[in-house]
Amino acid sequence: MSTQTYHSPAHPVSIAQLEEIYRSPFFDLIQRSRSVQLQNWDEDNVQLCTLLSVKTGGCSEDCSYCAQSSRYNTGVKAGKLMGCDEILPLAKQARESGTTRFCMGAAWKGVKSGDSRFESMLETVREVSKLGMEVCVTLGQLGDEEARQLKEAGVTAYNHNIDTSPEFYPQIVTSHTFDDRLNTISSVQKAGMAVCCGGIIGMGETERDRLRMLEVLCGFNPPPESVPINCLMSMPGTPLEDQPVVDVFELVRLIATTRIMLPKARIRLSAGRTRLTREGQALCFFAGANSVFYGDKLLTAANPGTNEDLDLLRAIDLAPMEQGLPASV
Ligand code: SAM
Ligand code: DTB
Ligand code: SF4
Repeated sequence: MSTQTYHSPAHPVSIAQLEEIYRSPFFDLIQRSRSVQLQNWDEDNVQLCTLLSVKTGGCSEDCSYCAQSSRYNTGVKAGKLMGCDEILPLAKQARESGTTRFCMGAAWKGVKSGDSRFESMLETVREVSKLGMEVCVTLGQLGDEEARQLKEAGVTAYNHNIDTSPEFYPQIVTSHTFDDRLNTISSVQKAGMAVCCGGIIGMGETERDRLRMLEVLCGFNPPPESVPINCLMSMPGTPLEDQPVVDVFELVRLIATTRIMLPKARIRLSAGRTRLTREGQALCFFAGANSVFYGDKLLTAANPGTNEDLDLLRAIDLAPMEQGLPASV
């Protein structure tokens, strides 16, 4: 693992402990995670988050799962950074649709203070943050100063995933390191923004890699506020285009283990829902997932339609989280 020392584990766990939980009999596991869920959260509450790709494609990085990397021929065209005037109406629309978190994502390596694109993002954040939703951005690598400025502009949470285990990471990305990811997360924590950090399963990693990823997340101090669990959307043209679909029971086991180990984190059932059945998703909610991305599109990949999602929540008596910022934000 990383040699960094900034995170004295808040909640140290061993792989052996995680394996024991993850491998426990399926119904015991989800019953246990359900009871942790009920002790910590309203039983029927699901947060809807809206994603907007504010700068799509043409990314310098070589993340092998990503359709937006310029290294692969994926058919995703490189776009320019959207301005505040374009983004603000979409943020307002998102709020009208009932979402409580607006997440803006950019396809580039990272941001630097003083750069005109970063200044433009700060202006956007200042405006969007007046709308009364949680404001999340995912802008890649940053340092202490950039994090401070984002926090000051009104960002409530920064999404930066570790994506997999430290050991498997170099097989997935070579243009930056796992430690680069941890350094960014450290800056976000120092600035006082909530950390949204999770990963992807289905990239060819082992069960141990998935649990090592969780072990690292459990070591964050403070623990992550939210944990997105993405199932790989295998994107044509990327090195991972032929990866098979994730087994739903493996996904549910990982969600349940995450719920048990990080009881207060919002677990976001993220990419890959178009490849899950309604019953599969219901099982994920039972096991501890309590948030989804809401809207027909993720960044470039498909997501279930909004009506489909509302129907599903209604059918299983779950309710979208109500608008109005929680006191903690
Ligand atoms: N460029 C920034 C970064 O890499 O942090 C922000 C955007 S990036 C697309 C955000 C996250 O989306 C990645 O860390 C990864 O977890 C997820 N992601 C990207 N492509 C995906 C795919 N094809 N399937 C599942 N998750 C994906
Ligand atoms: C996260 O963990 N998943 C979202 C969000 N954070 C930015 C992104 C999913 C991207 C799926 C692939 C695509 O749309 O290209
Ligand atoms: Fe770029 Fe982010 Fe995609 Fe990696 S995951 S290629 S950094 S947009």
